[in-house]
Amino acid sequence: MGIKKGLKVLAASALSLGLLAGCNASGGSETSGSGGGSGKVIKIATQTPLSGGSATLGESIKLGAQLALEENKKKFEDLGYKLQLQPYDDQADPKKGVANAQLIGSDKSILGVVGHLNSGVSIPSSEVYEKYKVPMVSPANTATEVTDRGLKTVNRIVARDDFQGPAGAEFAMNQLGAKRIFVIQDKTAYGTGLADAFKKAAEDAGAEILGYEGITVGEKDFNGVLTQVLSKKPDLVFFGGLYTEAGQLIRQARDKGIQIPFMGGDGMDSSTLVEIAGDSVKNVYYTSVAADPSKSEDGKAFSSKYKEKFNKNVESYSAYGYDSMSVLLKGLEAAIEGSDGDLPAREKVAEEIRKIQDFQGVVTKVGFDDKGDNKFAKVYIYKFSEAKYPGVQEGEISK
Ligand code: ABU
Repeated sequence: MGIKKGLKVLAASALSLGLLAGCNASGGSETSGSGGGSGKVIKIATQTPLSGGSATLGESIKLGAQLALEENKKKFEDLGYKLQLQPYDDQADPKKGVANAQLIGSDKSILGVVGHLNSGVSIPSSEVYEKYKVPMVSPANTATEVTDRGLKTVNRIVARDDFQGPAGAEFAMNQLGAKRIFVIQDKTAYGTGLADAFKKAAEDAGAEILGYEGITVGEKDFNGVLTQVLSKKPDLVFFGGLYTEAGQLIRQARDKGIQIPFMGGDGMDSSTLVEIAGDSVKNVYYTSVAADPSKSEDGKAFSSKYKEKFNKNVESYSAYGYDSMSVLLKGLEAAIEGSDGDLPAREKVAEEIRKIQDFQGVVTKVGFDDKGDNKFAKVYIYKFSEAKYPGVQEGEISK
C-alpha cells in the first residue's frame, strides 16, 4: 500500500503543527455458593507479562480486563454462572506463553483469553488455543502474522503493523521532513515487522535508509549502534521495539549528542519509557494503536475508575484490556443463550465473538472481519515535548 493511499488523517489541525503471576489451572466446572455468587464457574484467562521488562503494559492489560470482568459478574450470576479471572504471567517469553496456553487449554472451565501483549508470544501460544478451541482477544498485538494465519479463535481489537508502519512513515516524511533515516529493531516478531513496514513505506516514498540494525531485548548498552548512527548522520532514527530498550536507546543517544528526532511505534507508548529516558524524551514521536482516554468522556470516566480501584494511572493498553474483556464477554453471553444452563462450547463462544460487528467500547468500536481484525481500529500519532506521559496527540488516522 502506498503510504498516502488508504490513510485518512482526521486531526488535520493537530497535524498542521508540523506534525498475577502464573496460576495453576484447575480442571472442570464447579458449582459454588461462596465468593461473590453461585452457579457454574466460567473462567476467563489473561496472558500477559506480569514480570520482567514488559510488565508495565502487561499488568495494565490484566487490570483493565479484571475491571471489565468484575463489572459483569452480576449479569452472569443472574444467568446462572460465576465468572472468575485466571491471570497468567507469560513473562514476554514465547516458551512460557505456550506452556501457560497448554494449562489454559486443559482447564475446561476457561472459555476465553484476553492477551497477549507481545506478538512474538501470541503467535505460538495461539496455535495451542486454536487446538483447544479457546477464543482469544488481543488488546495489543499488532504483528500481521497474528491474524494472517486465519485461525478461528484469534482476534484483536487494535490496528496492524501494515497500517501503523506506513502511517509512521508518512508522518516522518511529510510532517517531519525526514529523508535520510536510520532504522533499528529488536528482532522480535513485533519490532521487525513494524520496522520493515515503516522502512518499505518510507523507501517507496523516496527516503534513503542509511542503516538497518538489530538490537536484543534485554540489552542495555547501545553504544555500538549509536556510533553507527553518528557516522551516518541521518535526520531521523526509527525504532521498532518496546519501551524499556527504547528508553535506554534514546537516553544514550542524547548523551552522545544525537539530538535528531526519534520515532517508534506503540511499543513505546508507556509511562516507563518516560521514566527511563527522562528529559531525553523530548523530540521523540511515536505512532500508537491506542487512543488517549483523556480525549473522550468515556475514556476519562474509565481512567478515574481505574485509578480509584488500583491506585495507578492508566497505561496505553489499560482500556484496551477492558474493551477486549468486554467484547469477549459479549460473545460468551450470546453463546450462553443456547447452552441450556450448561457451559457453552468453546467453539460457540469463538463463533459468537467473531460475529461481533458493532460493539462500542470505552476507547474503540469493535467489528471483526473474517480474519479477526478490527475494522474500526485506528492509528494515533503522539509527540513527547517534555518528560510527561502520555505524549501530546498530533493526529488520528483511520483506514
Ligand atoms: N504492539 C506492541 C506490543 C507488542 C507486540 O505487538 O508485540
